[in-house]
Amino acid sequence: MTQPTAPHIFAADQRSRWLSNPPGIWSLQDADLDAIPTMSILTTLWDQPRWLEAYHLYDEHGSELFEDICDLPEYYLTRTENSILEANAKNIVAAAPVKCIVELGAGYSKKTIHLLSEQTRQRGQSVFAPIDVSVAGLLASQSAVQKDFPQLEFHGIHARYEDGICAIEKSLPTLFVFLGSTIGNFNHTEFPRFFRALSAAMGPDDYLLLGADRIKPVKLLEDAYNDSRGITAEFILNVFRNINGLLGANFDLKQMRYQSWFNPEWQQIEMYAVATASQEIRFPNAGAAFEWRQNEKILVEISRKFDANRLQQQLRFIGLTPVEHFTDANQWFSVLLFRKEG
Ligand code: AVI
Repeated sequence: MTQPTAPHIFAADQRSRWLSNPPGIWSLQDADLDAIPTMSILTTLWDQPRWLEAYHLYDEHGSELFEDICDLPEYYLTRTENSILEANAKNIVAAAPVKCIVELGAGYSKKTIHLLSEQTRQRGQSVFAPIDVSVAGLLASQSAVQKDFPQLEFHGIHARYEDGICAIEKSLPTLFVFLGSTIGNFNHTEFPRFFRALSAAMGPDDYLLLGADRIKPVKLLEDAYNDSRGITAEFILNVFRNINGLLGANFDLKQMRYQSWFNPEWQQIEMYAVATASQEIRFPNAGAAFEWRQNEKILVEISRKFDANRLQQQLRFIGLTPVEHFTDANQWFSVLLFRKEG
């Protein structure tokens, strides 16, 4: 069977690099997505303090646990953002006149459904292209979208965000959608690097819709990341099961506990694994080991909380002009629309 040519959503000089397999899901020919996790895990675990990049949390079990978190009574983020999108999809789509929606980190595209349904109502035939490192997530999104929105042309992009956004054709008016306050999981180095890359990849008729969790009373924040059923703890510690599988390491989940708190100076929730006994952690595949001492913490994830006005000002410096600010009655969460400066 001959390979279909990559569609017009990809920049002309990029098209030959993308292969469709399975149908409708595009992967970079030369990307070695497997080599990167090993390098990332080893370098950050040897850092001081030891830490991990958040994307390692999302193996198959981690992704399921995250779906469970989204339904927890304490985890207000998902339902609050969903209610904002549901109430404002019409205005959002009207304010961003595009023919293509690119979603970063699609997952199951549940909240994006509100935007897609308005997009097809207001503009008819359009393109929807989620970017995700999980083929399973892209396939789930593909089947949901194709069933409910036959007017949408679906192109799942199996790639890291940086690779995916750089491949999109700049002259095609596009709305980039980045929901769930995933920007909160970027640290202070990753955050500006990501937005500079995104802004540089955007064309003059492009928009960005960004979901950001806001600063609020500490008790509400801390409860959202320390739920009574212990699902968040399971989600965070599951990363070590994933690392054991990827690198042949010997992390023992029975010799660690979960701890989290809000750091007021950095305005972020910090989620740690704490060793309950000293242990030697071995990485036989890499010929490396370290001593994880009793009570030593590994920072598994941060979740930054934002001041919406300050965030708008910050992104203005990167060439993204604020267009509209949508929020909920409690002002717990913000959905911000930006336009790329021409
Ligand atoms: C995906 N991300 C925005 C979640 C958050 O709220 O920072 C991840 C999460 N970690 C623990 N609970 C939820």
